[in-house]
Amino acid sequence: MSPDLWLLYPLMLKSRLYEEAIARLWHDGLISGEMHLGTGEEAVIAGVVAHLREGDGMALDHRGSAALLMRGVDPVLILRELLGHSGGLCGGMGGHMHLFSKEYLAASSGIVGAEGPIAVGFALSAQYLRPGAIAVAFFGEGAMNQGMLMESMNLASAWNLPVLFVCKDDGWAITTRSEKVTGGDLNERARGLGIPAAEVDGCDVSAVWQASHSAIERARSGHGPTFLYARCVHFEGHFLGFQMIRIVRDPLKEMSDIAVPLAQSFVCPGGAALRERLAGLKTILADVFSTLRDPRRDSANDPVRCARSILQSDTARLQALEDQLEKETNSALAAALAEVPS
Ligand SMILES: Cc1ncc(C[n+]2csc(CCOP(=O)(O)OP(=O)(O)O)c2C)c(N)n1
Repeated sequence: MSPDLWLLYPLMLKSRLYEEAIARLWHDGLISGEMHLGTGEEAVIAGVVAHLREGDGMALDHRGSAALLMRGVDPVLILRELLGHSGGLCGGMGGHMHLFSKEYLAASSGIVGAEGPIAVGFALSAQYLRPGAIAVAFFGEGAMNQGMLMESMNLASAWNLPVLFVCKDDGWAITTRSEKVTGGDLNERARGLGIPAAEVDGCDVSAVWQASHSAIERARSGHGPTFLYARCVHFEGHFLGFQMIRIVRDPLKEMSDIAVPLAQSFVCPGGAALRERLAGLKTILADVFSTLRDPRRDSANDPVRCARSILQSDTARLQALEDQLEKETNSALAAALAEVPS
């Protein structure tokens, strides 16, 4: 079987337009608290979710809206949930990090690594109650350093459970570079637990689709878990309004804003020794300068754009599809806002 980009691209674009609408709501102050989006990881999500069917479970991280949307959850219900509306997907009590859908057997959590036990629970129940059904866990590479995810992967291997563990590696856990806190190779770590590992380009939805097709078929036919590792970028950084992204987008402006407080903190009396201050300053400046070659500056890493460029030869079909998706997003937004008390 081969992937159909005319089915995968709409999933990704729908998610991108939807997240852009969420970002506008957040910037307008209609959504309170932090907002973690998955902008940039659409290919990883779409390439996997496209294989799911009734009875399959999904365990999601703090960037779960896109996967729910692609799975078929009502976009208006998700938006109302993010707006804190009692008519939202979880009665307005969950917010964007604790989204649940009973209908689609999907649960998200803001606890990093919690996708492991949730997916293994789904898979264990599938093994008894819904043979042939599988579970997927989506998580960032930071979660690979969380004990409960390792314990879950171990059990999935020992009990031969039908799980696909999907690691979306953007290289960062908030402001920590993952390479500074991660030992060894993550694929080898999975293999060490007896789980086969496959690595794919997280920008290439067809590659993700192909790799997850084999892994999911393997799980459905009783051959146990697989670890899928995909590198991707998060164009909005850790959350909306993330300062490092502001630096990536406009280094001169952001640097001029932080230069004075940084210089003041360096010369102010009291506090750490000069040597330590110098080391701190060097680290900050190195991180800031590294943003100049940050992969998030490069639109070649945008999975939606990559897929679109392949479909461009059929301009009329592409345009019709994009117009339709834009209309759907706008009407979901209007419906969600219509119900929000002012
Ligand atoms: C158990 C736990 N520890 C710490 C946190 C705080 N925290 C929230 S997101 C995050 C970074 C997660 O990085 P990663 O798993 O790579 O996912 P990403 O945000 O990059 O998608 C951390 C440490 C948390 N929510 N849960």
